[in-house]
Amino acid sequence: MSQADIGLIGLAVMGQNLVLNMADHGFSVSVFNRSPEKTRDFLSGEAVNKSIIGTYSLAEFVGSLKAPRKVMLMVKAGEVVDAFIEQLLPLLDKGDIIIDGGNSLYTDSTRRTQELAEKGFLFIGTGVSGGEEGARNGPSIMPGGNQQAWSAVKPIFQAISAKADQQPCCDWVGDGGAGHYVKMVHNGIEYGDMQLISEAYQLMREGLGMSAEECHETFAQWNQGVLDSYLIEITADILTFKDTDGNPLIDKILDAAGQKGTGKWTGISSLEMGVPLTLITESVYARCLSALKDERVTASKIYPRASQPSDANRTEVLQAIHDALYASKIISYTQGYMLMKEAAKEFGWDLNYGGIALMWRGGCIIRSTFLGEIKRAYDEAPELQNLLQDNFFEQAIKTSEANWRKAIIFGIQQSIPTPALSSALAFFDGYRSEKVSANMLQAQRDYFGAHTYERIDAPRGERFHTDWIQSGGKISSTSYEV
Ligand code: NBP
Repeated sequence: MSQADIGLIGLAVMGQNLVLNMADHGFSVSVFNRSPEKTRDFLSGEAVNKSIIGTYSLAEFVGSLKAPRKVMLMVKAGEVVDAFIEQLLPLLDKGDIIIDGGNSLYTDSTRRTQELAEKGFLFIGTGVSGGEEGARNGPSIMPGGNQQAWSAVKPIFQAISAKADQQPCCDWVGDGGAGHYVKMVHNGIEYGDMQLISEAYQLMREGLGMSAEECHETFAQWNQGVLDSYLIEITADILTFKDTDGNPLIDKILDAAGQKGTGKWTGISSLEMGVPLTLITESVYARCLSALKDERVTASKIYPRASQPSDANRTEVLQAIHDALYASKIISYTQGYMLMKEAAKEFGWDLNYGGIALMWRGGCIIRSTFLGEIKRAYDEAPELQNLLQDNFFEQAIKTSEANWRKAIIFGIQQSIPTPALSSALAFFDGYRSEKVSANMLQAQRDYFGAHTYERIDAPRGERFHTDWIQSGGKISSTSYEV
């Protein structure tokens, strides 16, 4: 008998918790997993006495769903998603909805939306953020794809999502891969926030010689102010967590970071779009550099660095680190929004920038009070060219600027790398400069490749070529544009 409101395939950590969340909100859910023992364990464990139906074949699964059927995939991104879609299609009816809630590449979601629409099926590619805890108690959900499917899915998604200011952290993002694009940028921002906090931690720990407990107290205090966020909160928790021997666990964890690829995708997209997403991209590189553990150990013996903590005034340096973190975070979100604006232009999406900030305000890993200000800025001025032009962020940057420089100088003096903090400042100094050094670049390009240049005393678009060494001709390149 067809009875379930929605079906979910993929009973790993995200899938199981989303199913429990849906059931708690009054929806009946059918479940299927490749390995049947996971389904059995789930049904005899946490799913007991809930409106959750276990199925052991895709035909049984599809047969258990109310029409129009809503099938959500929470499986490993990539080929597995395509394989499930292929197996499902012969079992579904036209008008049925397939939802991919995994971390899929946005171009795959664009392709799937189109391919399924051509066959008469509706597709939603949605970002789901918040990890295990978010999935269970209220994630941030960023759906895009075929908008015709939204009204059928909306009541379920908005019921189970996190709430911020009494509003669901879930709304329609846009066509095709828009939902997964916004989720990708979210993950990129997450990389940036995590790297910034880690740099602040190293400045405290090694630069100022603070203990883990002292760092814990500082982050806990910072979490009461403008930096109030989930990631600062868990950093404070991590720093006070003790290993079985009573020492801080953080000191036992190897300094080689992993990554699953969404930060890298964000960096690649920024290069494709020509958007200077420097902080997030540096954060990805910082993880790559951290992974070279053995090589770094060798290099540290060739180039030993002075490892004495500074005797600088701790209160002043801590305030500088705080302000540098805050200003850099503003730059990171500014760059993330610049990227989304460019993508919206490129793909014809009508993105609601304030709405995106609201979706990220609760449930997800980058949730923070700070996002409330971004929402306000875009609600007040939906056409805002750049976040740095909003009065609140202008004042925040101006108040932090001197300390931002001070913190980076402190890191340089102590030989502590601050790629995210420093690249944010370099971006800011470039962005606010009426004149940058690109006149020299253009001269060099014209010198060796006759690529031409524009002049400050001629209209934009008029191009000039100089025979710099009196040996070339008047001919200039027409094809080599960088
Ligand atoms: P995983 O990403 O670990 O995926 C596990 C699921 O994929 C299981 O149901 C597994 O079935 C199935 N699967 C795999 Br792996 N290979 C398969 C194959 N060849 N054929 C059929 N099924 C296959 O689970 P997750 O961590 O819950 O994440 C689910 C999705 O959500 C992923 O796309 C992930 O990137 C995304 N996501 C994860 C998080 C997080 O915090 N973990 C947060 C946000 C988004 P099996 O049980 O038979 O092996």
